[in-house]
Amino acid sequence: MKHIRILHTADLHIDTTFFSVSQKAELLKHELLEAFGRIVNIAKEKNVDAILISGDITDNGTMSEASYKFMCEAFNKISHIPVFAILGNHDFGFNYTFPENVHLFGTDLDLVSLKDADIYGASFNFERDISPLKELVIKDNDKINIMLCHGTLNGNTDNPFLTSDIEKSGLNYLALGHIHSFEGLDKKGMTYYCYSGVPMGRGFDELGEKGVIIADIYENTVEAEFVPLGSRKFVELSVDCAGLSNYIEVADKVYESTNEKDLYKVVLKGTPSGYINVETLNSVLQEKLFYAKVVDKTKAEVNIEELAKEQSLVGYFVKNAMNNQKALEYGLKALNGERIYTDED
Ligand SMILES: [Mn+2]
Repeated sequence: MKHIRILHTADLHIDTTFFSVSQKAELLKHELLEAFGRIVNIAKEKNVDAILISGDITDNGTMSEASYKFMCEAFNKISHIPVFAILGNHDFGFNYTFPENVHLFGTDLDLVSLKDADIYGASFNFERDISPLKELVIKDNDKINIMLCHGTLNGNTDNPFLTSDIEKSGLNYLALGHIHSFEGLDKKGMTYYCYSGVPMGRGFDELGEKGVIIADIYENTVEAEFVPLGSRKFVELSVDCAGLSNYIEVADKVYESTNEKDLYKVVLKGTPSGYINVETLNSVLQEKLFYAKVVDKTKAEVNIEELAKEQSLVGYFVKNAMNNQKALEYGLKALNGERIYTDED
Protein backbone atom coordinates (compact mmCIF):
# COMPACT_ATOMS: atom_id res chain seq x y z
CA MET A 1 0.00 0.00 0.00
CA LYS A 2 1.36 3.40 -0.94
CA HIS A 3 1.80 5.76 1.99
CA ILE A 4 3.70 8.87 2.99
CA ARG A 5 3.78 10.72 6.30
CA ILE A 6 4.37 14.44 6.04
CA LEU A 7 4.68 17.43 8.37
CA HIS A 8 2.88 20.44 6.94
CA THR A 9 3.74 23.95 8.14
CA ALA A 10 3.60 27.42 6.59
CA ASP A 11 3.82 31.14 7.32
CA LEU A 12 6.86 30.98 9.57
CA HIS A 13 7.37 34.74 9.12
CA ILE A 14 10.86 34.50 10.58
CA ASP A 15 12.06 37.87 11.98
CA THR A 16 8.58 39.30 12.48
CA THR A 17 8.98 42.66 14.21
CA PHE A 18 6.12 42.16 16.74
CA PHE A 19 5.63 45.93 16.71
CA SER A 20 2.18 45.67 18.33
CA VAL A 21 3.76 44.26 21.50
CA SER A 22 6.99 46.22 21.21
CA GLN A 23 8.24 45.81 24.79
CA LYS A 24 8.42 42.03 24.26
CA ALA A 25 9.44 42.10 20.60
CA GLU A 26 13.01 40.82 20.87
CA LEU A 27 12.02 37.91 23.09
CA LEU A 28 9.08 36.94 20.86
CA LYS A 29 11.25 37.14 17.77
CA HIS A 30 13.59 34.65 19.37
CA GLU A 31 10.72 32.44 20.48
CA LEU A 32 9.41 32.31 16.93
CA LEU A 33 12.76 30.83 15.86
CA GLU A 34 12.53 28.35 18.71
CA ALA A 35 9.07 27.35 17.51
CA PHE A 36 10.67 26.55 14.18
CA GLY A 37 13.26 24.48 16.04
CA ARG A 38 10.43 22.51 17.65
CA ILE A 39 8.88 21.87 14.24
CA VAL A 40 12.06 20.13 13.19
CA ASN A 41 12.11 18.11 16.42
CA ILE A 42 8.51 17.02 15.89
CA ALA A 43 9.36 15.91 12.34
CA LYS A 44 12.08 13.70 13.81
CA GLU A 45 9.94 12.33 16.65
CA LYS A 46 7.01 11.57 14.36
CA ASN A 47 9.28 9.93 11.83
CA VAL A 48 7.92 11.86 8.87
CA ASP A 49 9.03 11.10 5.32
CA ALA A 50 8.99 14.77 4.30
CA ILE A 51 8.46 18.30 5.63
CA LEU A 52 6.38 20.75 3.60
CA ILE A 53 6.75 24.51 4.14
CA SER A 54 4.04 26.34 2.20
CA GLY A 55 5.46 29.82 1.90
CA ASP A 56 6.18 32.98 3.91
CA ILE A 57 9.40 31.61 5.32
CA THR A 58 10.39 35.17 6.21
CA ASP A 59 8.33 38.20 7.19
CA ASN A 60 9.82 40.53 4.58
CA GLY A 61 12.18 38.56 2.33
CA THR A 62 15.23 38.97 4.57
CA MET A 63 16.40 37.64 7.90
CA SER A 64 19.25 38.29 10.29
CA GLU A 65 22.47 36.33 10.00
CA ALA A 66 21.63 34.64 13.31
CA SER A 67 18.16 33.57 12.14
CA TYR A 68 19.54 32.21 8.88
CA LYS A 69 22.18 30.26 10.76
CA PHE A 70 19.56 28.91 13.18
CA MET A 71 17.43 27.67 10.29
CA CYS A 72 20.36 26.02 8.51
CA GLU A 73 21.46 24.27 11.68
CA ALA A 74 17.92 23.02 12.27
CA PHE A 75 17.72 21.66 8.70
CA ASN A 76 21.11 20.02 9.14
CA LYS A 77 19.86 18.21 12.23
CA ILE A 78 17.36 16.37 10.04
CA SER A 79 19.53 15.91 6.97
CA HIS A 80 17.89 12.50 6.38
CA ILE A 81 14.43 14.10 5.97
CA PRO A 82 13.67 15.86 2.68
CA VAL A 83 12.18 19.33 3.09
CA PHE A 84 10.03 20.89 0.36
CA ALA A 85 9.47 24.63 0.50
CA ILE A 86 7.92 27.37 -1.56
CA LEU A 87 8.11 31.12 -1.17
CA GLY A 88 5.07 33.20 -0.24
CA ASN A 89 4.02 36.78 -0.86
CA HIS A 90 6.10 37.90 2.15
CA ASP A 91 9.29 36.40 0.69
CA PHE A 92 9.78 39.01 -2.01
CA GLY A 93 13.52 39.29 -2.71
CA PHE A 94 14.33 36.09 -0.78
CA ASN A 95 17.89 35.12 -1.66
CA TYR A 96 19.10 32.36 0.64
CA THR A 97 20.26 28.83 0.04
CA PHE A 98 19.50 26.14 2.58
CA PRO A 99 21.26 22.79 3.19
CA GLU A 100 21.02 20.04 0.55
CA ASN A 101 17.98 18.28 2.02
CA VAL A 102 15.87 21.41 1.42
CA HIS A 103 14.27 21.69 -2.01
CA LEU A 104 13.05 25.23 -2.70
CA PHE A 105 10.66 25.38 -5.66
CA GLY A 106 10.98 28.22 -8.16
CA THR A 107 8.02 30.14 -9.56
CA ASP A 108 7.46 27.64 -12.38
CA LEU A 109 5.39 24.64 -11.34
CA ASP A 110 7.70 21.68 -10.83
CA LEU A 111 7.72 18.26 -9.20
CA VAL A 112 10.04 16.03 -7.21
CA SER A 113 9.46 12.27 -7.14
CA LEU A 114 9.77 10.22 -3.97
CA LYS A 115 9.19 6.48 -3.67
CA ASP A 116 5.41 6.55 -3.24
CA ALA A 117 4.64 10.20 -3.84
CA ASP A 118 5.16 13.05 -6.27
CA ILE A 119 5.52 16.47 -4.65
CA TYR A 120 4.42 19.44 -6.76
CA GLY A 121 5.15 23.04 -5.90
CA ALA A 122 5.69 26.56 -7.16
CA SER A 123 6.73 29.66 -5.28
CA PHE A 124 4.41 32.66 -5.09
CA ASN A 125 3.99 34.33 -8.44
CA PHE A 126 4.55 38.10 -8.20
CA GLU A 127 4.63 38.54 -11.99
CA ARG A 128 1.09 37.43 -12.70
CA ASP A 129 -1.32 36.99 -9.86
CA ILE A 130 -2.35 33.42 -10.62
CA SER A 131 -2.25 30.23 -8.59
CA PRO A 132 -0.08 27.37 -9.90
CA LEU A 133 -2.92 25.09 -8.83
CA LYS A 134 -4.82 26.27 -11.90
CA GLU A 135 -1.97 24.99 -14.12
CA LEU A 136 -1.47 21.63 -12.46
CA VAL A 137 -1.51 18.51 -14.62
CA ILE A 138 -0.83 15.29 -12.70
CA LYS A 139 1.86 13.22 -14.39
CA ASP A 140 1.42 9.88 -12.64
CA ASN A 141 -1.94 8.92 -11.20
CA ASP A 142 -0.50 5.75 -9.68
CA LYS A 143 1.50 7.82 -7.22
CA ILE A 144 0.26 9.74 -4.20
CA ASN A 145 0.15 13.34 -5.41
CA ILE A 146 0.84 16.25 -3.11
CA MET A 147 1.17 19.96 -3.79
CA LEU A 148 2.40 23.00 -1.88
CA CYS A 149 0.58 26.21 -2.66
CA HIS A 150 0.60 29.74 -1.23
CA GLY A 151 -2.50 31.80 -1.94
CA THR A 152 -6.07 32.74 -1.15
CA LEU A 153 -8.86 30.18 -1.34
CA ASN A 154 -11.92 31.79 -2.95
CA GLY A 155 -10.38 35.28 -2.83
CA ASN A 156 -9.54 37.92 -5.41
CA THR A 157 -5.84 38.62 -4.85
CA ASP A 158 -2.64 36.89 -3.72
CA ASN A 159 -2.55 33.99 -6.20
CA PRO A 160 -6.23 33.12 -5.66
CA PHE A 161 -7.86 29.81 -6.49
CA LEU A 162 -11.28 28.25 -6.09
CA THR A 163 -12.61 25.18 -4.34
CA SER A 164 -13.46 23.93 -7.84
CA ASP A 165 -9.72 24.12 -8.71
CA ILE A 166 -9.05 21.85 -5.73
CA GLU A 167 -11.87 19.52 -6.71
CA LYS A 168 -10.55 18.92 -10.22
CA SER A 169 -6.84 18.84 -9.24
CA GLY A 170 -6.60 15.06 -8.72
CA LEU A 171 -4.30 15.67 -5.77
CA ASN A 172 -4.35 13.52 -2.64
CA TYR A 173 -3.20 16.36 -0.40
CA LEU A 174 -2.87 20.11 -0.90
CA ALA A 175 -0.64 21.81 1.68
CA LEU A 176 -1.75 25.43 1.83
CA GLY A 177 -0.11 28.57 3.16
CA HIS A 178 -1.22 32.23 3.42
CA ILE A 179 -4.17 32.09 5.82
CA HIS A 180 -2.72 32.14 9.32
CA SER A 181 -5.09 29.84 11.19
CA PHE A 182 -5.78 26.13 10.96
CA GLU A 183 -9.52 25.52 10.57
CA GLY A 184 -9.52 21.75 10.21
CA LEU A 185 -8.88 19.34 7.37
CA ASP A 186 -11.24 19.73 4.41
CA LYS A 187 -11.94 17.60 1.37
CA LYS A 188 -13.16 18.43 -2.12
CA GLY A 189 -13.41 15.62 -4.65
CA MET A 190 -10.60 13.25 -3.74
CA THR A 191 -8.37 16.05 -2.42
CA TYR A 192 -7.74 16.69 1.26
CA TYR A 193 -6.52 20.20 2.03
CA CYS A 194 -5.91 22.71 4.79
CA TYR A 195 -4.00 25.79 5.83
CA SER A 196 -1.64 24.80 8.64
CA GLY A 197 -1.57 28.32 10.13
CA VAL A 198 1.42 30.06 11.72
CA PRO A 199 3.68 28.25 14.22
CA MET A 200 3.12 31.04 16.78
CA GLY A 201 0.62 33.88 17.07
CA ARG A 202 2.17 37.26 16.28
CA GLY A 203 -0.54 39.66 17.43
CA PHE A 204 -4.14 39.90 18.64
CA ASP A 205 -5.30 39.10 15.11
CA GLU A 206 -3.68 35.64 15.44
CA LEU A 207 -5.36 34.23 18.52
CA GLY A 208 -5.15 30.85 20.20
CA GLU A 209 -3.16 27.67 19.90
CA LYS A 210 -0.83 27.26 16.91
CA GLY A 211 0.84 24.16 15.55
CA VAL A 212 1.67 21.94 12.60
CA ILE A 213 -0.12 19.18 10.72
CA ILE A 214 1.13 15.62 10.72
CA ALA A 215 -0.64 13.76 7.93
CA ASP A 216 -0.57 10.12 6.88
CA ILE A 217 -1.46 10.21 3.21
CA TYR A 218 -2.70 7.03 1.52
CA GLU A 219 -4.04 6.51 -2.00
CA ASN A 220 -7.65 6.80 -0.87
CA THR A 221 -7.56 8.66 2.41
CA VAL A 222 -5.68 11.03 4.67
CA GLU A 223 -5.38 10.88 8.45
CA ALA A 224 -4.24 14.21 9.81
CA GLU A 225 -3.45 15.44 13.28
CA PHE A 226 -2.92 19.01 14.54
CA VAL A 227 0.14 19.04 16.79
CA PRO A 228 0.35 22.16 19.01
CA LEU A 229 3.80 23.71 19.27
CA GLY A 230 3.26 25.04 22.79
CA SER A 231 4.17 28.58 21.78
CA ARG A 232 2.88 31.56 23.75
CA LYS A 233 -0.72 32.35 22.84
CA PHE A 234 -2.40 35.66 22.08
CA VAL A 235 -5.68 35.60 23.98
CA GLU A 236 -8.65 37.95 24.01
CA LEU A 237 -10.31 37.87 27.41
CA SER A 238 -13.70 39.42 28.02
CA VAL A 239 -14.32 40.44 31.65
CA ASP A 240 -17.79 41.29 32.90
CA CYS A 241 -17.30 44.11 35.42
CA ALA A 242 -20.86 44.05 36.77
CA GLY A 243 -20.69 44.25 40.56
CA LEU A 244 -16.99 45.11 40.62
CA SER A 245 -16.14 48.38 42.32
CA ASN A 246 -12.43 49.03 41.71
CA TYR A 247 -9.42 47.99 39.64
CA ILE A 248 -8.21 45.53 42.31
CA GLU A 249 -11.41 43.52 42.06
CA VAL A 250 -11.18 43.56 38.28
CA ALA A 251 -7.54 42.44 38.41
CA ASP A 252 -8.47 39.54 40.71
CA LYS A 253 -11.12 38.46 38.27
CA VAL A 254 -8.64 38.66 35.40
CA TYR A 255 -6.17 36.45 37.30
CA GLU A 256 -8.84 33.74 37.60
CA SER A 257 -8.56 32.99 33.90
CA THR A 258 -5.04 33.99 32.90
CA ASN A 259 -1.58 32.49 33.21
CA GLU A 260 1.84 34.09 33.30
CA LYS A 261 2.84 32.77 29.90
CA ASP A 262 0.30 34.09 27.40
CA LEU A 263 -0.45 37.57 26.04
CA TYR A 264 -3.83 39.08 26.89
CA LYS A 265 -6.11 41.69 25.48
CA VAL A 266 -8.46 42.28 28.41
CA VAL A 267 -11.79 43.69 27.28
CA LEU A 268 -13.82 45.18 30.14
CA LYS A 269 -17.57 44.90 29.71
CA GLY A 270 -20.75 45.47 31.68
CA THR A 271 -21.49 48.20 34.20
CA PRO A 272 -19.13 48.27 37.20
CA SER A 273 -20.60 49.29 40.54
CA GLY A 274 -17.72 51.68 41.20
CA TYR A 275 -15.05 53.61 39.40
CA ILE A 276 -12.44 51.44 37.61
CA ASN A 277 -9.15 53.21 36.94
CA VAL A 278 -8.23 51.60 33.65
CA GLU A 279 -4.73 53.02 33.49
CA THR A 280 -3.82 51.67 36.92
CA LEU A 281 -5.41 48.33 36.07
CA ASN A 282 -3.33 48.23 32.92
CA SER A 283 -0.04 48.74 34.75
CA VAL A 284 -0.96 46.33 37.55
CA LEU A 285 -1.74 43.57 35.05
CA GLN A 286 1.40 44.37 33.09
CA GLU A 287 3.45 43.66 36.21
CA LYS A 288 1.99 40.25 36.94
CA LEU A 289 1.28 38.91 33.46
CA PHE A 290 3.76 38.44 30.63
CA TYR A 291 1.80 40.95 28.58
CA ALA A 292 -1.59 42.60 28.95
CA LYS A 293 -3.46 45.52 27.50
CA VAL A 294 -6.83 46.70 28.70
CA VAL A 295 -9.61 47.86 26.43
CA ASP A 296 -12.45 49.56 28.28
CA LYS A 297 -15.90 48.83 26.94
CA THR A 298 -17.79 49.25 30.21
CA LYS A 299 -20.89 51.35 30.43
CA ALA A 300 -20.68 53.89 33.20
CA GLU A 301 -23.67 54.10 35.53
CA VAL A 302 -23.79 57.75 36.41
CA ASN A 303 -26.75 59.87 37.30
CA ILE A 304 -26.60 62.32 34.43
CA GLU A 305 -29.48 64.50 35.69
CA GLU A 306 -27.80 65.00 39.07
CA LEU A 307 -24.40 65.69 37.50
CA ALA A 308 -25.94 68.28 35.16
CA LYS A 309 -27.08 70.31 38.18
CA GLU A 310 -23.54 70.58 39.57
CA GLN A 311 -21.90 74.01 39.54
CA SER A 312 -18.63 72.72 38.11
CA LEU A 313 -16.82 72.07 34.87
CA VAL A 314 -18.23 68.51 34.93
CA GLY A 315 -21.75 69.82 35.52
CA TYR A 316 -21.44 72.35 32.73
CA PHE A 317 -20.03 69.71 30.35
CA VAL A 318 -22.75 67.15 31.15
CA LYS A 319 -25.53 69.72 30.69
CA ASN A 320 -24.18 70.45 27.20
CA ALA A 321 -23.32 66.88 26.18
CA MET A 322 -26.43 65.15 27.56
CA ASN A 323 -27.72 64.06 24.19
CA ASN A 324 -24.50 62.48 22.99
CA GLN A 325 -23.77 59.22 24.85
CA LYS A 326 -20.23 58.70 23.48
CA ALA A 327 -19.20 62.32 24.02
CA LEU A 328 -20.53 62.06 27.56
CA GLU A 329 -18.66 58.83 28.25
CA TYR A 330 -15.30 59.94 26.83
CA GLY A 331 -15.69 63.47 28.19
CA LEU A 332 -16.29 62.31 31.75
CA LYS A 333 -13.27 60.06 31.56
CA ALA A 334 -11.11 62.84 30.14
CA LEU A 335 -12.23 65.21 32.91
CA ASN A 336 -11.33 62.46 35.36
CA GLY A 337 -7.76 62.42 34.01
CA GLU A 338 -8.13 59.00 32.41
CA ARG A 339 -6.73 57.76 29.17
CA ILE A 340 -9.41 56.89 26.66
CA TYR A 341 -8.99 53.36 25.33
CA THR A 342 -10.57 52.53 22.03
CA ASP A 343 -10.59 49.45 19.79
CA GLU A 344 -7.58 50.76 17.92
CA ASP A 345 -5.31 50.56 20.98
MN1 LIG B 1 1.72 34.62 5.79
